[in-house]
Amino acid sequence: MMVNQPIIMGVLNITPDSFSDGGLFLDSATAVTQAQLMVEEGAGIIDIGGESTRPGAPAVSSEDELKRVMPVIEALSGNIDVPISIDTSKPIVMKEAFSAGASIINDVNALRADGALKMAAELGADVCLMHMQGTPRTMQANPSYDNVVDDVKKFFHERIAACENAGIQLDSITIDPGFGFGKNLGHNIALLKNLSEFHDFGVSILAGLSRKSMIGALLGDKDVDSRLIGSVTAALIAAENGADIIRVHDVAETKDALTVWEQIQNFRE
Ligand code: PT1
Repeated sequence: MMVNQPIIMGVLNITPDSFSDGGLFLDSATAVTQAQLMVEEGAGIIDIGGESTRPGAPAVSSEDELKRVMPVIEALSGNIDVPISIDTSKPIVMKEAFSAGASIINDVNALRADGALKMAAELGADVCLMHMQGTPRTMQANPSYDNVVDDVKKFFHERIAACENAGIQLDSITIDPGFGFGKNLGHNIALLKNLSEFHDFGVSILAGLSRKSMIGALLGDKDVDSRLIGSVTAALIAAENGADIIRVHDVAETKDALTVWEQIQNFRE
């Protein structure tokens, strides 16, 4: 059996406080150039978000989120050959983003907001359901689980059922354990080590580990600018454990690692 390397989702953040790109992509011309570069480097999806969801980040109004993402989606659509995902929890942002050319909803809140399930179904969207305990503002205060893998699986069981009830089919659904979203280091490691268990649902798996504090912590508290090799290593472990999509900032470096991995996997004497 031949294996394929996971699809790389390249992160294009447009938030002025985005945790590792610090407001680099506020201008849509720059954003388009950056997205095109990521596609050349091997990204198969471009993820656009106008609300930072890193630990401690404040909530953003729909108006501000739309002001950030819409010019970029409009500038991008027609200018890149890969699908655009919109990283949002708000139905109005989903709707406007799709009208401008987005085709995937990446929701860190797993379509739990009022009207989000219905909107995703109406749009005929592919959806990524991410697990988060708490909210970005407070989630790292005291994350707690009986058994993190079982608890997150239970959450997906419920959210996948809710999607199916709303008319979203299994083959349109991806699940994501939400590394760093209401999880301590041990929780994050348990989820990565046991990632393949999430295939029990018969849907695709996404892993987002890029530049996160868990990588810094594993490296003796390295800061965000020094997490590249740790992030690529974590991406490779996610691939080994069955991730179908990997969300990253450093596309070219991740692509090389996954390309080597794929060829070794498929080698037969
Ligand atoms: C993710 C993800 C995301 N992560 C999906 N979407 C972020 N599907 C935004 C830290 O611990 O993993 N999956 N959208 C970014 N969020 C974080 C969270 C950034 C935690 C940093 C940390 O440093």
